[in-house]
Amino acid sequence: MKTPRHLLAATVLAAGSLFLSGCDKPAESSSPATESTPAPASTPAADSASAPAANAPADEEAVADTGEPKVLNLFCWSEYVPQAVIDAFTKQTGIRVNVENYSSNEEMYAKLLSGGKYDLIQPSEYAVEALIEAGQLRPLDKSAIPNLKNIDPEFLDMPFDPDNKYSVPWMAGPIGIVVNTELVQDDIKGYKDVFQEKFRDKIVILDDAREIVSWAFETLDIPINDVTDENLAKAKDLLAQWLPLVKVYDSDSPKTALLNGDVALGVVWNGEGAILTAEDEKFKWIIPEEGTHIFVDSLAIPKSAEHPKNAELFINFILRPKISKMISDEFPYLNPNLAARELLDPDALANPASYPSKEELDRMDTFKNIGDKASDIDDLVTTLKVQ
Ligand code: SPD
Repeated sequence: MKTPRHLLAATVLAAGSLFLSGCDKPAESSSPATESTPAPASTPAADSASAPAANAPADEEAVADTGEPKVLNLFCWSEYVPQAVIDAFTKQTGIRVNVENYSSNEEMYAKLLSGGKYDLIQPSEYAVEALIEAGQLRPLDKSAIPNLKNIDPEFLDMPFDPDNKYSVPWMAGPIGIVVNTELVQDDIKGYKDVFQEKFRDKIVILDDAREIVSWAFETLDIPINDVTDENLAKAKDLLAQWLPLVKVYDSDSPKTALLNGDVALGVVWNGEGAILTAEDEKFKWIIPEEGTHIFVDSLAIPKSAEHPKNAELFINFILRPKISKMISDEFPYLNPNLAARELLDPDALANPASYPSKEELDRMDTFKNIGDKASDIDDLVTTLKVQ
């Protein structure tokens, strides 16, 4: 990742800044789970063990009873947490998991700050930074998360959360271009090749204002976190040309429009690109030559969580190598869990969308919290989308 950590760390500290436009807006109320009727688990480990069994393999370690009602309210990105992982957690702990999905950090932040009752959220790096600054996260009890040792040190102690006081990495990756080479014969190298008149109505992109503006910034050689009025005006001119060409905006499953043949190329999350290229060799993954960034999505516990111990139990559970492998098998993002990576199929590890080269990673920056400039980004993209 591009910027040395000691330099990035300085950017974390601007206290009191606002996050994203969404926090000003009325958000629909969340649907907190009731906790009166915990789901019975078929064979909850909590019944039989309150401490790890001696010599238990890492993936079969016993699970302690947290003493909390057996409910966990998980608020996470769509297509990111396999149902099989949730079922395995419930089976082992007796804890029922209520899942609510979101499609952007901005949506998550707005719902959380408007009173949503969540025990565990899945913010990206800049959202972790904003939530820490807003005092919205609860410090983790690291003694409850021994499997943190499985995480690649490169993904620990990152500038948005030094010492991982509040967050544990989930998955990571860049944004990139996917091309259906049966429909597009051009040599697509970057954003400027995607957003051409000849591809009008053949393009899918993420429905994410921060992402979209960053692609314009990269094309204009503007640092992705240098969000000034002047730079936004420059981006606006470019995006006014690009966005009318887009057929589909989809952050949940942009692969679908490509698989259906509804579009011929797109700009998508790396995990979506990895699924497409593994599914059919006609799909090609391209890191945009203008540049891209790497996101690091984490698990974190809101200050308002009602079941924080259950949340820590879940965090430790998904850090088990075999469980983490299950996540990678279904959603092939860059897995920061080194112990899990050892279990992955060589083909999965060789997928360039999931695992960029060191040279590519070295060129990637990360998003920072940009405070109330985020609302300017949101306004800009919203306006251009309806043109
Ligand atoms: N379907 C899961 C997609 C998660 C993508 N990470 C978010 C990065 C935001 N910049």
